[in-house]
Amino acid sequence: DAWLRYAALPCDVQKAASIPAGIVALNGSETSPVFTAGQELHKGILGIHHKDLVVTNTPTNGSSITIGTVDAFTSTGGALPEIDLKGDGFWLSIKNDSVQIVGQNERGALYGTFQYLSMLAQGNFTEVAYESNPSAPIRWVNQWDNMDDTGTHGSIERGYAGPSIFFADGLIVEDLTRVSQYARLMASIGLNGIIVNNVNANVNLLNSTNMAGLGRIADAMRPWGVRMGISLNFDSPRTLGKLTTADPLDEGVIQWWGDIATDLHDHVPDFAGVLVKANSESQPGPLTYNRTLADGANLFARAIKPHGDAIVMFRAFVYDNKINQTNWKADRANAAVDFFRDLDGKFDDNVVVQIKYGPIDFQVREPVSPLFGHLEQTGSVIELQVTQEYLGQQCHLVYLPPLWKTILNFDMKVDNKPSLVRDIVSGERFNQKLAGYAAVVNVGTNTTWLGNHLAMSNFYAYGRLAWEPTSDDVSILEDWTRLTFGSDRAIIDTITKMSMESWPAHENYTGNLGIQSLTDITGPHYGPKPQSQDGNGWGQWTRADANSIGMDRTVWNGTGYSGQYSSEVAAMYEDVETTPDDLLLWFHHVPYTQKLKSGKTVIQHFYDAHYDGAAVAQTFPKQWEAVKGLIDTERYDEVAFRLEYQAGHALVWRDAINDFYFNMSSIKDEQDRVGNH
Ligand code: GCW
Repeated sequence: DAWLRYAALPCDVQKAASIPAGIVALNGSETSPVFTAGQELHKGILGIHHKDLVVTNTPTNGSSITIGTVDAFTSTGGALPEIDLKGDGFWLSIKNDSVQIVGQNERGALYGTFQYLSMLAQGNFTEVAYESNPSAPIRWVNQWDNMDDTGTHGSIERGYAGPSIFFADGLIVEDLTRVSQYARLMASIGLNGIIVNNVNANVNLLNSTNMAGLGRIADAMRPWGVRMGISLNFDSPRTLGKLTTADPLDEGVIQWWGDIATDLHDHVPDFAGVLVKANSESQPGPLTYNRTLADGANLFARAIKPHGDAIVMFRAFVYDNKINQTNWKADRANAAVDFFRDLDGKFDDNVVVQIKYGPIDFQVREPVSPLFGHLEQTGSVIELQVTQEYLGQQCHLVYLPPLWKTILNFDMKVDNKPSLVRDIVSGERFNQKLAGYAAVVNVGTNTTWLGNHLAMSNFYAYGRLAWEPTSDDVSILEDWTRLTFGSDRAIIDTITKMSMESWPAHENYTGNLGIQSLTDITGPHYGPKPQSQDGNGWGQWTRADANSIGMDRTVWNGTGYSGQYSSEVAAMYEDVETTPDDLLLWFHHVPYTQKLKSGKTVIQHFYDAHYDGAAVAQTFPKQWEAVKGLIDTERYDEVAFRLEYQAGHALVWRDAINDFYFNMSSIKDEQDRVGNH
């Protein structure tokens, strides 16, 4: 149940609350999110207040909670004030024994219901009357679940919580209970779409047995207002269809995808759309056939167009993973803008471009992807990662909203106008109808969903931020904590303090000053391995040698990357003096003895930061002890185990990285700790 436990409130709190006498869920059909909302409310109030309310679909004048769409509400005599609801938005009014939850659509009514339940579960009985609209229309999750071959059991790329809840043995699983529970969690935080299979897509998903299976997945999620889409493999016409080409302009290929789209629509009438990774990491794509990336995206856009409002999410993660480090100007970070800049305006209107938050790959610190500043006639979707691929893989506590908010609040200053990333991905800045959020979540069959109870705050916060990116990261965390572990102040304070310390600590003991996550980048992306960054074609280079370190991404002397930003931002990054310390080595190649704004040298900062970060992680097990006895032993012990592990692993990180740079630079630690242990 994650944060939807509906644990009973203490008796005195229950007594003080006035809960209406019944539930009226208008819009009756059993697959309707409004029907679901009625059932969920019944369940929640039973758990929280031990009250067994009757659910009907007939309006009453008596004390009740009424849930419905604007249309259903007003046509049955309900009156609303002047409100301006956008797609999926809701009106929530709580007054004495009368509660009204009115959605712009059925999904909105369900979201409003979850909002009301969240208040009840936190013992918040304030009277309110307000409207709430999502910041952006697209609020999706991406699962990287593989369609493995027969005999394997649903592996997940970069998944750290057991096998897939969707797939096993190359098929869609029979029992989809967990799938509908997942949709319930998504709905409770306002998420409205999902891509169920890995972007490194297996063509077998499109065979006839699996098409029917996809229909079943969509059926399981529909009552929760979650629409399903899939990742496509660009080469499918060749590999599955036995055509001789996958050229996006070939008539046979166009026909083939058209047939697939029809088939998909037959099984999933409210199909959400397709996610496409093409010409990335040596995979095929339109460039293979000398066509543009826009030709590739539009191929799918036209195939699905006749069947409703499905969309194409075309990933901007297009780059060559075999670049040559001996070329000082080679830079993987340049790739997205180089590939997409001239395509703005060439995509069909049902295409959006999905852009990872930084130009490389979900590192502990990256500058904002400059591509967000280049697509003015195309919707942008930001790709975040809840699954902690580079950030400790859920074995480490790293609360991510502070990182995400740093990105979302960044001002790209396009055309010298305020251009916050969050206003670009809401569609507002460039007037785009389609825009929004996608996060790689990768839940698995582990009963905790993500393998670690505390990692769930990231999933919860993702939905909350996609709905309202200006929400405060601490208050989101407090809501999550109360819903998950209860309202004791000691629990809230402990989890808040540890969580808010966790990203800075992780940055400090893994990779600071913008050097990136110094992990094993050619392997599992886990644990320290700074020597893996350089000397290969992946382009996550540090260019560290005996005297100096960092990527020169300036225009005047480096890869030119800083010139991909608007003039004001570019000028800031171009100059070593105005580049913030936390991105110094991302943008500049400097001697280890270079002074930072703090007055420390780069190398001494490295040493100190690794000690500081590890020291913070060392306090986590002790901090956690404050909640002993306040939560159940099972969850207490499971979290304690992970935190103990993190504290130890942080030391491994600290020493591995510090030793590595000490050996490389031969510069002694002023405090004489490095190399001596
Ligand atoms: O960096 C890579 C990850 C891959 C992932 C890829 C992507 C799904 O290591 O595991 O593939 O990014 O985002 O496409």
